[in-house]
Amino acid sequence: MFKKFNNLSKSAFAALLMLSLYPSKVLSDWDALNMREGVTQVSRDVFELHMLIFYICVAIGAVVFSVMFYSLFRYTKKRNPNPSTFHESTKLEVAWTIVPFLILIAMAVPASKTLTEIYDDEEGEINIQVVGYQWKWEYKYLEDDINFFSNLSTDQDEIYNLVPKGENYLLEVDEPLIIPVDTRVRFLITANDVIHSWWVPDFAIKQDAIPGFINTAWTRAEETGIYRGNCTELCGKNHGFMPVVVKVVEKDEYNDWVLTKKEEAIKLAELTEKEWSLAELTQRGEGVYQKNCVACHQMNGEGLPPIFPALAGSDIVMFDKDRNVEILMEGVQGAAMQSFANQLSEVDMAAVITYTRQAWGNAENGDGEYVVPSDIVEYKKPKI
Ligand code: HEC
Ligand SMILES: [Cu+2]
Repeated sequence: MFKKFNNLSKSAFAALLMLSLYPSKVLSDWDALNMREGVTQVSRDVFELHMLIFYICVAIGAVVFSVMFYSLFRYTKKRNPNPSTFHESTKLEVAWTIVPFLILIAMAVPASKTLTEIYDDEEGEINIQVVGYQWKWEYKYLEDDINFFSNLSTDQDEIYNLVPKGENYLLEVDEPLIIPVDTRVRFLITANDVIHSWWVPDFAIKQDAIPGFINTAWTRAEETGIYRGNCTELCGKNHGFMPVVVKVVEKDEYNDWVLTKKEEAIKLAELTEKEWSLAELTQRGEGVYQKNCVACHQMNGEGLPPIFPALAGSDIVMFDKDRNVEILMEGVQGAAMQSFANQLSEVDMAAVITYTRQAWGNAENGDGEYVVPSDIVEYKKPKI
């Protein structure tokens, strides 16, 4: 009996040993376990504050548990058959009130200092409005009049496990936010539909984006590079599919980028004037559709009824061009179908409507009418 037990305990010991070895391999990568230090003064201050409080907790834990285990060991019935029976000790009570109080003050001082630093909302050298949408981010550079949307760019096939997942799976966008290094940038964060939250761990920024409110955050990135984050407020079906990507570049590069963006705007205006063929529009529209519509209406146009209607075979998309344009321009009140009037250029708007009216047999089964950019320009003109 005894021998059997001994063997059992040996194998249990071996199993425990193996278990304890396994995590040690994981634990050797300490950095991956801890909070990241980030690339700004604020993020480092946050990190240091976190470490300071962590070590205070460790020290308190060590003291409390040593006293506890010592007492458990020292004052067993065997070692201490006659327990002392004192009640109340003023000295002790004063000590255990004052000591934690002092510890709390010691923690509150650096914590308040860091908080004031984080919430300093003085104007930046560059001011960017960040707007959360279901499910993408819009960035408006207030001084330079640049504005664009940043959409998830992960291939749908990766999402549906048809191909292996890439390195930055769900953390990549078609157009990142670009900011210059060593420059104070202030973010004015809000939302268009529901509450989102803009989070860039390397800048220690995590700020709620609330419709009708503007919250601020700021940063001064000290290293160029690409920094990735997420929306961190449950905001609906594609909450996990609206990453934040910030690219910090040298100042010269930033200025060049601003110029390019401005030129692009001029080129786009020219594109609106151009005579578009049906094939050109449809092809462009497919790209616009993939970026802006598949989340709800799906790649095959079947939607996810009953909430997200199918566009394939829709009466509006097949027979009612005017209503079709109106829905895209105005959105549908009270439904997830938002207005795309400010999100898509006239060209992209016409292209995506044309694409949906051509794809999935809609042209063959419907009236085959399509929309050109000048129709959208016309629609936007004030009506008398
Ligand atoms: C966030 C989800 C979402 C996105 C993104 C979205 N839609 Fe919709 N769409 C809806 C919902 C919901 C409706 C139904 C609205 C209603 O209640 O009538 C709808 C309705 C429509 C309709 C009317 C269809 C019908 O038969 O009633 C059209 C056309 C349409 N969407 C086109 C588009 C296009 C084109 C895009 C991309 C530019 C797009 N939608 C992006 C959610 C979305
Ligand atoms: Cu969100």
